[in-house]
Amino acid sequence: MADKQPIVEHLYTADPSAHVFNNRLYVYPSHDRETDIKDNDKGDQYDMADYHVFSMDEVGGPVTDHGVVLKADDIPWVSKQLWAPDAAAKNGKYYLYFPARDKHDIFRIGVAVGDTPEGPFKPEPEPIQGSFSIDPASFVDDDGQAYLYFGGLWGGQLQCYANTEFDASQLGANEPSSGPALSAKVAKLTPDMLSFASAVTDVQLLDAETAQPIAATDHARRFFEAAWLHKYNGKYYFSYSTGDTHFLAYGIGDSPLGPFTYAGRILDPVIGWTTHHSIAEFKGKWWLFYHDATLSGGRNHLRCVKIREIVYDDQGKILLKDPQPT
Ligand code: FUB
Repeated sequence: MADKQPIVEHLYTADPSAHVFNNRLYVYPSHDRETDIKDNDKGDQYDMADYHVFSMDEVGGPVTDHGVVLKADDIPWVSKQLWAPDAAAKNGKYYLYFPARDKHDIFRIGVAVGDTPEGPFKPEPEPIQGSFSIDPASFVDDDGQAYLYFGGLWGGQLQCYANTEFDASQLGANEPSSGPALSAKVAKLTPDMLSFASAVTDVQLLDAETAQPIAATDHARRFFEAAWLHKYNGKYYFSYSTGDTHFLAYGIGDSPLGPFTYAGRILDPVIGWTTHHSIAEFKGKWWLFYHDATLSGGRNHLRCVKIREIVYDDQGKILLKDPQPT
């Protein structure tokens, strides 16, 4: 089985968040760029400075690059590193959620507002109050309530929030080596989509047999980064990257707030250290949007977005339609 082609090759793209707006498929990725910064666990080499939006009428059809829709220089609170974004639609407006380091080098999550899915997006002057870490993913449920999921370990700084107070001593650290794994976070969004409407809570991920939280040492299954939430057949699917073991994995639950019971892997490791994805239904089929580093010959911070079809078995488990090349 031949590997998939990148959706675009004129830019390096990563961390694709896909949504269908007005019957068109939109992809909101990170925009990777060349840098001399050496790879480190803080992720300094992922030094992105702006976002592009892409759209298409058909998977596999021509892709439109809508150009730069937001840049770091235009966001008052940002110092650097525009990492994995996501978008949402509500109230006839479009919202781009993005993580970046603030002027104190701490990751926060911002929001920018646009009149169309292809932007441009005007940033709010401050990050979302109460936000922290990276990789925001929005989900608007059928009742109109919107949620924001977020968090990422190591360079994503989630380990600094293991207790309720921010712990700066953990900035260069990795994660706990015993006890339950650190969880992704979730908060409800206010009706105007600009603030948290609830306390930030843990996204609990449970083992199917014991109903206990996945352990911190269980690196093949524990949450690392790249949260995504989608709904299929009345169930909520929370999917994520396992980071240093390089899987895309997921759990299934009955509420957008969890808990989610671990259900398996979606994708095996790709070329490149990071793996990050989204899942969306478009024209009656379900699609996995992901990245690898094939376009740059394997350079971890220069990635390319690809798309694969997924299907569900009769238990609601996710399967790749075509086998993943090894
Ligand atoms: O693109 C920068 C970071 O790499 C993302 O925020 C992570 O999810 C990983 O893909």
